[in-house]
Amino acid sequence: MNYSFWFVVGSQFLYGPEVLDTVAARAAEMAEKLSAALPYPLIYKVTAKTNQEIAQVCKEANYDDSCAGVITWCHTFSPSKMWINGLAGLQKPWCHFATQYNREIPNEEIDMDFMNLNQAAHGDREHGFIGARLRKPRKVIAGYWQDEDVQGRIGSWMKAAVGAAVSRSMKVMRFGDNMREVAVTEGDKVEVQAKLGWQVNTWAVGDLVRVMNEVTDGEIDALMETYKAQYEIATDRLDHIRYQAREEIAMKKMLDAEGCKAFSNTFQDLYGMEQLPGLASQHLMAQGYGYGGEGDWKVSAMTAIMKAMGEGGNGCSLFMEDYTYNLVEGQEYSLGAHMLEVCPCCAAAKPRIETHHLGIGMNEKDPARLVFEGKEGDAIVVSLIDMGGRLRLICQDIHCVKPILPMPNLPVARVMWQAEPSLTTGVECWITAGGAHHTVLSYDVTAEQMRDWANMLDIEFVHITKDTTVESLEHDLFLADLAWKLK
Ligand SMILES: [Mn+2]
Repeated sequence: MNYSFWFVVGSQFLYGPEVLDTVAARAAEMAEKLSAALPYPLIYKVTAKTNQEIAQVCKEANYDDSCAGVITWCHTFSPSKMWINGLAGLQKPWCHFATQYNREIPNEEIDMDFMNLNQAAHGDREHGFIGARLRKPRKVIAGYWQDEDVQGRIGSWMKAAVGAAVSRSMKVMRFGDNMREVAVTEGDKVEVQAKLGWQVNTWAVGDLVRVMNEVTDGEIDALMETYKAQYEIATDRLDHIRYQAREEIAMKKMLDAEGCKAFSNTFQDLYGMEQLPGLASQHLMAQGYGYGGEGDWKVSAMTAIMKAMGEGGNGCSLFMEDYTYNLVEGQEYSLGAHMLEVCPCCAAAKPRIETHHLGIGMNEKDPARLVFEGKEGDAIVVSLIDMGGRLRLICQDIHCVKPILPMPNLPVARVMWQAEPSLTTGVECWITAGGAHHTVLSYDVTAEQMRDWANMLDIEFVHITKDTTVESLEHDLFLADLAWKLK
């Protein structure tokens, strides 16, 4: 989908046709110049003067799948009762852009005509009131429209809005159920469809095995060439790699046939398969598909959504699992990995394809997987949990480092990080909030984008930062729990 955003400019008839023509011309010019600086096109739609015009453009935005959000701006004063019907029915993310055409107040030129034409400060407050009065989720961004940091903030919001659009069209293919007895990977699939738009359904592992058996040697040969080009083959068991290629091709066929952008499987249900998909899942994730291990469809969908929100539409966001701590004073780190399935988008160097024994699950043969170290950089980890009656999105700021140990006998990809505000307080906060062991780790999606995304979809958002204390978090969670029960 080629997403775009709509620019709707508020005004009224009071000022006469000349002013309205000027407003329209400037709005078109701003949309054009902003489009060149933003990650998605901003399309000027209308200088709105009536209730009917606003209601109409909001209806059109709702029905246009390519419209990922609406940005409004009040060049002049735009009485807000004419916005009520449109905004009340608007189903797309909304950003109130508080800017003005001119940067400076012109000392000599300014008179009452100038004031009537350029009164964004006046119009913004009327526009802001109706957003607050309608309790309408919206992002308010203030600043001069030609400033890079302002454009950066709009671009960041746009990516969150694209995340909301991707969420509302998300389909998840489940092979097998959740891992037996695990609580945090469970969730209400009806609730996520109602709130987030996700269609989460199951397909038989037997159907996957049937499609795997139909994969031809020619198809596998072609994918092996791709593997050889992208990865270092560090095993002589080529038949194990070919088996992963067979799995990848079959899963991709089924995902694409159903329009699914995310999938889950479980090592407890691989009936008819020789290997848990490792390399297969990793290479699918590298192509933008979401994945969650042990049947974790929530983290799978979140991975696909955050990949789509990231750089170039397939950013560096990956399925991750907290495994082990290094509790040495001054070297407090978390070690994250997974049984096999870490996306190579975060690899610091060329990944190696290795085969190793996997002791748990229904593996007849040692599964091939990509082994590598994750890159350094600031990042976030994100976990979506079902609180019963509502969803909570937990986000923590982290700093990924080059792993401080080579760990030569660890047969999987690994990422090492420092959590905010510290390892132990960070863990206390994460556990207090109920965050899962499975997360999406992202190097390019920001906490602000995840907060915007949660606001757009009307779910709870919890952010653990360098300033978070356990006391303040407990207090916030207590109040939020009461508030969300009243909503
Ligand atoms: Mn896991």
